[in-house]
This record gives sequence, structure tokens and C-alpha cells, in this order.
Amino acid sequence: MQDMEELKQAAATVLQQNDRETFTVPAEPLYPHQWLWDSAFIAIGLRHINPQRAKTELDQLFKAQWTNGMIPHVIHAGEKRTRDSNVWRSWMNPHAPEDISTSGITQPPILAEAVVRVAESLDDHERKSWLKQVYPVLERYHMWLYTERDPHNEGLALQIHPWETGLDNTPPWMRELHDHQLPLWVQSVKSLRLTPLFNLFRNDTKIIPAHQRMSTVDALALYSVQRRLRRKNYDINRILAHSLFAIEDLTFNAIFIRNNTILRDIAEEIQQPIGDELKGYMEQSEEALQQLWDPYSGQYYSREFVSHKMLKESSIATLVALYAGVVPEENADQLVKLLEDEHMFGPPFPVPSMPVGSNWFQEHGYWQGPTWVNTNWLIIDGLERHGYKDHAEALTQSTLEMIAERGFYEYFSPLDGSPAGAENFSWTAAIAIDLANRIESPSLDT
Ligand code: 9WN
Repeated sequence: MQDMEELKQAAATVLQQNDRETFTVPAEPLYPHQWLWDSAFIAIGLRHINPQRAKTELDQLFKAQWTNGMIPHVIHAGEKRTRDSNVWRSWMNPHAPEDISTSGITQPPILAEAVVRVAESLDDHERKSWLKQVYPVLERYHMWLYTERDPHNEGLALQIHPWETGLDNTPPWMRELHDHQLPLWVQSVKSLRLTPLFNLFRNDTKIIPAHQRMSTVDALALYSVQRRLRRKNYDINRILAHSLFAIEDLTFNAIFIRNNTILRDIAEEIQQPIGDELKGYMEQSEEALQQLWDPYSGQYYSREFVSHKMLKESSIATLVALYAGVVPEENADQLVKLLEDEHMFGPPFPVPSMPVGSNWFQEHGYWQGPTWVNTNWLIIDGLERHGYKDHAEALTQSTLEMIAERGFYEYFSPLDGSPAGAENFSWTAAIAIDLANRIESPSLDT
């Protein structure tokens, strides 16, 4: 394995290349804007080399908060009304900020986590004053997730687009989308085999080989959902009234629950009593996660919002559930067995985004098989939190080895570690720095 110091140095260079002063692009030219959970992971790595810059990364996200509390999943770089910002037209919603163009949906709420980790790197005085400054932003964001995204008061937040989960074409969502939500024109493209025509309009496959990106039918399906949301001006009441797509996603909610706990810790540190309403919601969520457990298969799943039908397609989400930190011991044991099983989540370069034995599995197929470093980070944290120290350590080592040998790619084959997707990908670099530091000073994050 490459020397740890060299690895950290190379990772820092990637982050520098992708630095746009107030935010970091995930990778150019594929992803030229600021993304919510990318910036969170980037800040978690950056804090080890430049805490001030890590803080700016998050402050920049917070500036884009909508007046209703939502923090958008993309903040567009550059002037308003460029091609990408026109896809979203966030300015049509009265809650969107005036001077910043954003998307109209959110992404996994891992911001309290990023804040406390960055805060650990600041001196006492600065830490307290920054926490005081950002706490209201986070509190409003979590409140928005309950008031707008949990209309039936179930303790689980619903998502309206697969992009909100961060796992774009993940099979549990794609199956639901194909079976129930595909608009007629996309169905026709699929059945009449018109995709070669639409391939001409795709930019991503001009940059990355097509077999490493999602299929054209899936990409069209995702864009059609986005257009439907735009037609409703991202107004959740209008969206739900027209029974558009709504799923209580497992990855999203596991991250939400853990970040609720962290938000409570922040409130305690700055001696800011958390409101009773929010406190009540938070407690309910911890219990609600157990409703997503299926005792027959011994796994967690996402759930359709209206019918409560479980989307019983095993995916990486079942292991990300560990990150919530509230999984009962016997369930955690069953999940860890899946991680040890080479036909499920335990191939040579874990953790695959889909079980190796699944019919969906493609080793380089975007979120349908490859190993991603950010989900590894979440699983490592969950394993540690539930007392599986050896498993956490082994996954940390294998993740670092994979990156050191292959480079800072967006994702990797779980079978042979071969890299895929964008090169010089920011969160891969940032997480490499964070994991390398954990190995050197294990007490830092536990
Ligand atoms: C849509 C930026 C983002 C990540 C997501 C990943 C991908 C966007 C895309 O890239 O999503 O949000 O263009 O496909 O799926 O997790 O945040 O890196």
C-alpha cells in the first residue's frame, strides 16, 4: 500500500483542484456545481487539512437554505438562469432564495454530522460561536423535514425523487418507477427502442463510458419525475395531491435519525434547549425505523409512502441502516452476516451498492453494483457505533487500499477493485483523508 502520508497529500491535491473558493465541485466537467451530501463529506475530510475552508464549504450550503427550511441538493455555480439552473427554475417557488439558483429537492441530511466534525477542529471559542450560528439553520432544516415531509406524522420523512436519496438509480426505486410511474412517452421510448436517438442528447456518456452510467431509459425516467415536480413548483401539497412518486427511503431516514441525535448533542453543547415539538418528532423516528425491518428476510427496506408497501429489493441501504445508531442488537447481527457473505455484500472489494448475487448487479453500473466510498464511510461509522470494531477496521483498511491502488475514482468494481466513473472525485479524496486519520489516531472519532 502507498504510504499514508503520500495518499493524504495526493487527496489534498484533488480537493485543491476541485476547490472553487467557497465550495468544492464533486468533479469537473461531470458535476460542476455544489451538492449537499458531497459538500458534507468534503468538509469531513477537509477539516483535517484546513478547518476554516471546511467551515466555508458548509456555510455556503447554509446560505442557500429556502425560507421554508429546505436545504437544496444542488446549488448552481455561476450566474442565475444558465442551462442547468433553467432545468430547475427554483425562482418559481416563493421560498427559494432570490440571488441563488438551486434545485427544488434535498439530499440525505448529513449536515449536523459534518458540522460537529468540522467543529472538533476549531478552537473552543470559535467552535461554540459557529455552533450557535449554525444551530438554528439545522433546526429549521430538520423541522422542515418533519412538517413538509412527514404529513401523516409517522416519524419517517418521504422523498419525491430518487436524487433525494443520493443513490440515483438504486433498484428499489427504479423498480417502483418502471412499474408504476413511467410516463407514456418514456414507455414508448423503451418499447420502441428509441434510446439511440436520445443517447445523442446525453452529455454524461460523452465523458464517462455509457455502461458506467445509468441507462438512457432510467435517465429519461428521472428527468420526467423532475419535470413533474417543477410543474408543481416544488410545492409538496400539490405534489402529494397528485399522488406523484413518494417513498420513505431507508438511506435517507437512517441518516436523518443519526443526525437528529447529533443535533441534540449540539443543542446541549450550546445550552440551547431543543423545542418540545422537534424532540417529540425525533423520538418517534427512532421507533419508526423498526417498521422498515422485515423479519422474514432479516433486512431493512424503504417503504412506499401511501400504501406502506415495503420495497423488498435488497440494496446497500439495508447496511446504511446501521449508521442510524438505533438498530437492535439482533438485527445488527443479521446485517453483519450479510456483510460477511461473499454472494451478498462481502466480495473482495466491499461494500457493493447491490448484492453480488442480485439480478440487478453490474460491477460498474453506477448505483447498481459498484462500491462507493461514502456509503463505506457510513457503514464503518455504523459498525463502530454498534460495537463491530474488527469489521469497521477491516472495511477502513480495504477502502483505503482500494483508493491507494486505483486512485480517487467515483466508484469501483466490488469484484476486482477496477475504478469507474469520474476521476479525481472529491468525496473519495476527502474520505480517504478522514479514514487515514482515523487509523493514525483511532480515538479521534470514536
Ligand atoms: C444528481 C454529485 C452527485 C451525488 C449523487 C450521485 C450523482 C447527480 C447526477 O452525483 O447525482 O444529483 O447528476 O446523477 O448519484 O449521490 O451527490 O456527486
